[in-house]
Amino acid sequence: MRRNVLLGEWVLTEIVTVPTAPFDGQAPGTSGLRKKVRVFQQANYAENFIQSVFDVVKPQPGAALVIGGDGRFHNRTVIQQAIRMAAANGYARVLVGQGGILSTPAASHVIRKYGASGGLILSASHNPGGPDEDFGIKYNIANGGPAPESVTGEILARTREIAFWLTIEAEDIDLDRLGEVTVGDMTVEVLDPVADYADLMEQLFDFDAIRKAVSSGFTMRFDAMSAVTGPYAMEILENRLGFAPGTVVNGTPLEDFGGHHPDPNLIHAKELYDLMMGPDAPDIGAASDGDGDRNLIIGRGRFITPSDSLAMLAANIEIAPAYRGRLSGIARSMPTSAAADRVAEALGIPCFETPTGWKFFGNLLDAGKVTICGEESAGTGSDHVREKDGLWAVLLWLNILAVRDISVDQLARTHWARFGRNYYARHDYEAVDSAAAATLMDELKARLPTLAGEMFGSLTVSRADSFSYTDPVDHSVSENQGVRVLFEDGSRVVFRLSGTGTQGATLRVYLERYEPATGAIDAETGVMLEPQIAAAHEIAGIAHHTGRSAPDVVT
Ligand code: G16
Repeated sequence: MRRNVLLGEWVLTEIVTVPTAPFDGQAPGTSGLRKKVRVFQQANYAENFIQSVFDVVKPQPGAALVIGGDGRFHNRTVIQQAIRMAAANGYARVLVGQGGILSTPAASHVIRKYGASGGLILSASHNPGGPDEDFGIKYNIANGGPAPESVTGEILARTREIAFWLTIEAEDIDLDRLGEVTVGDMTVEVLDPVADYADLMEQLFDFDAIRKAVSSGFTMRFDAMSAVTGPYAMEILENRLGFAPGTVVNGTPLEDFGGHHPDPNLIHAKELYDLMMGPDAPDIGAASDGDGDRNLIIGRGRFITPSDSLAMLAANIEIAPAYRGRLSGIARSMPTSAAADRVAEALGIPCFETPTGWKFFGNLLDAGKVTICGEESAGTGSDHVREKDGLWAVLLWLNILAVRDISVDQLARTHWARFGRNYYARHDYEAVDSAAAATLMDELKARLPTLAGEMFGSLTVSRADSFSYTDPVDHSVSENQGVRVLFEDGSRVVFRLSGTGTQGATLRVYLERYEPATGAIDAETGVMLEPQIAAAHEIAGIAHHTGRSAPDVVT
């Protein structure tokens, strides 16, 4: 037990040591520890994980910690506990978003702007919220990005041997009141979660051009999905850019996201999709997810896949003031389509292929090797923060459309007419029995050495492997990052198990086929990918292992 002296008043702040025992399965997944709320509500569960983080990162004297979350059920409870634990573990300062709110990209920005040593982001992203749904905790490092595998590995090891956690006796703070309070020896600042982020967006993009387009009749709908982006979108789109009141729908963050999945895809944002395909569609429809890092872009009558969005944004990014003349490179995750590679090639800049997970972009961004990154999982972002950023992507689209005076559909067609089109889809088989999913992947990996040369329908396998990545900056190696099967015609299928689910396993099957600019660039994606879909079923025995003949979600 340690005793601290509260400066000036000579009051002793007692550090309380709480005995505990390890929990199984506290491995951070693709993006932090995600479990059912009920799991997190067990005594010591969240505390063990947070203490393990603090034990690994060892806050130095004067260190500041950012804390915020997406407002889901259990957010406030964990925040209050994390504040007391931060005080006991030697942090000098905590910055916490008002109401416990900070979108993931805003948290990344706050960490960078205020020179914090890191941050705890409380979110299970696009997963549903509420007492019977999901919760999550992620640690981000001083660059604002998710902790790399070297750090998450140490955290996991620590969770397996933890014997006690540290806290202090202190009341909950008023999370809703802006300003500074003291907790033990530590200062806690409750800050406006939106202002810093909105100011940053205003520095990056040509708000005048967008405002001009809006006043000339450009319209949009932004669906915040009752999740964290509501207040950000209201401030930026309606207040600062002048979009009509009502442009932002579902704009109030709810603890259970109104009972919906805050996942901006064609299934969970179906209302938006239907609007955009109908006669009353505005010029652009967009949505973001639970914690504000994912994005969905739909033009009037035209859905843009995240992979295409990355390519189209990269090709036009220099229109935005902050990016003029400084596109150094592009990075995409391996399962993301190669549409961005074609842009990089045309522009004479490098394109990096990383494993799934934003953390793999951190080193490339820090080293200045890339300016824009993106993933098929609806994430796009740049070197302005170290997380993917839903509203950023929407604003870049708006900036480009406003300056080029072009519709989403026209922009897409012009892009494909220049670069050709990568037809792309992801098929998800959700809540599959974990053992069955593991067997599927094991059998698939066992077949890899002999797959080349085999024919599946009209497709012949040219190469098959398990993706492994060597980070070009720190040379760390990450193996087993998904199975790739490449066909002789240049098309491919990729198999991976999700690292973000909380129920059983989710099998993701990624399908891609390239059509040159001279080919059929305006065909139905499902039809174009039929041979790859059939091959994927045959190669992996999907129906045999999962008992499903069709995916639950197609994006
Ligand atoms: C997280 C990561 C993303 C990654 C995604 C993949 O997203 O931040 O970088 O692409 O997981 O998810 P899965 O492993 O399920 O395919 P998020 O938005 O859930 O934090």
